[in-house]
Amino acid sequence: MWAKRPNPDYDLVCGVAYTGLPIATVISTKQELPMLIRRKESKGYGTKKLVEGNYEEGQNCLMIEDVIVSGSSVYETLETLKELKLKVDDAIVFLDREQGGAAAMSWGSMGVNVISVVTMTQMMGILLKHGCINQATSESVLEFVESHNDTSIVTKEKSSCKNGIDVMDRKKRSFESRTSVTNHPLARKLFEIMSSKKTNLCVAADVTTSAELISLAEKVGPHICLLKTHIDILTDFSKETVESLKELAATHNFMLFEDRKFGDIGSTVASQYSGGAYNIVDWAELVTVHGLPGDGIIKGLMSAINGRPRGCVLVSEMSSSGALTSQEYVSGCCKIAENHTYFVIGFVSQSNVSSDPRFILLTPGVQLDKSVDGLGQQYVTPRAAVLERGADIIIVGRGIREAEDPEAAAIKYKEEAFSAYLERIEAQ
Ligand code: 5IU
Repeated sequence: MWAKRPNPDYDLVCGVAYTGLPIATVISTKQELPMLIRRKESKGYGTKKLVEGNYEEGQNCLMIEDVIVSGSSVYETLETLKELKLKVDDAIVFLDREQGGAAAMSWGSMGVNVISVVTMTQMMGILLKHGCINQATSESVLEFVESHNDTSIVTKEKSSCKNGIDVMDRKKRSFESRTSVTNHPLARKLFEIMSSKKTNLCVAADVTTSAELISLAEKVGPHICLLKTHIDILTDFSKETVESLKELAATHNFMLFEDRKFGDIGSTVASQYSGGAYNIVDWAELVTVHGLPGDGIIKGLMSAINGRPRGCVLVSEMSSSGALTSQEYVSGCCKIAENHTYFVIGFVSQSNVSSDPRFILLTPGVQLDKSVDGLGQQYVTPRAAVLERGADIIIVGRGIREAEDPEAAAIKYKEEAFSAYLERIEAQ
């Protein structure tokens, strides 16, 4: 394991409790490197410290673990070490079970390079070669691993939550307080934007030219948390369009959200996401995804991310009349989200599909003076979306775009939706 380290020098090693500890101990004594021990729970007596050992801020620490599955033990250790202001870039594990943990740890806010001595696939190959297992066993193990992708890391707050649902209920909590419940860097960023700009408005920019898109983004930019695009509606898409959008997003502090509604098998969506005419992964921090194909779609999209912090919103319900999203379908989407919190940050929904405060609910079909559009769209008011349907964010298109003064309309929708949100959290 030591031979596999990516850097020649570390100041410290830290074993991940408990089974990483004996391995870290051997490395520590053999290499004469100081070692830290992170307890699972802080002692209720004595120093009450969570971490034992001598260290100084800024020292470079290598984490050691025997097996990685979801990555949650490595994540907990990482959180603690980072709080102590140690530099942690690498973790060495003996076996990577290839259930998503190692891949998930390597991007976003984690940014940890997980190096394994062997993967489960390699391990099966070795055991097979030496006649220790037969082909059928190898196949069933790999099939199990493949179908049990588990990256639902439990954050500190969630694991220490003692009062159950009361503490957890999404609708009762402020955006600010939910920042600490999620471990997704973009969910955190979105919560921060919503709290600081006091807006839970997303504008749907379904326009046909780049000039209209940029002009709309300029007008509504100061009042939104997200700009939702349908980039394939543009008749004159170019790299410059994207560059201008990115600039506006940085200036006005909003995020770009492509409503692509990916819906194919993993390998196809990976190509649709990265590459093609729009190279969506390059500029859209968030995208919409259908749960229909099952969680292979998430794996496919994640395979195209390449280290960038990216996330998605699952379409669990639609606003259009006669939508086929049954209760069973909604529960299936929730399961996918819970198993992939590294990528899924929430849902497009029409009802309170989840009380989990990590997930952000976005509701389209919002307009103040219309109830239908003649083509299936059904509208509710911003207040009803937030207070009755449980929306965190309202998505408004024509209500703002087609108003005489889109900026004034954006302000109006923003104020209605945000005051409904304040009412919701204060009423609890
Ligand atoms: N949109 C919906 N309903 C849905 C989903 C997405 O309206 O269930 I999922 C999109 C379509 C359009 C925007 O881009 O949200 C709503 O625009 P209007 O406010 O103009 O209806």
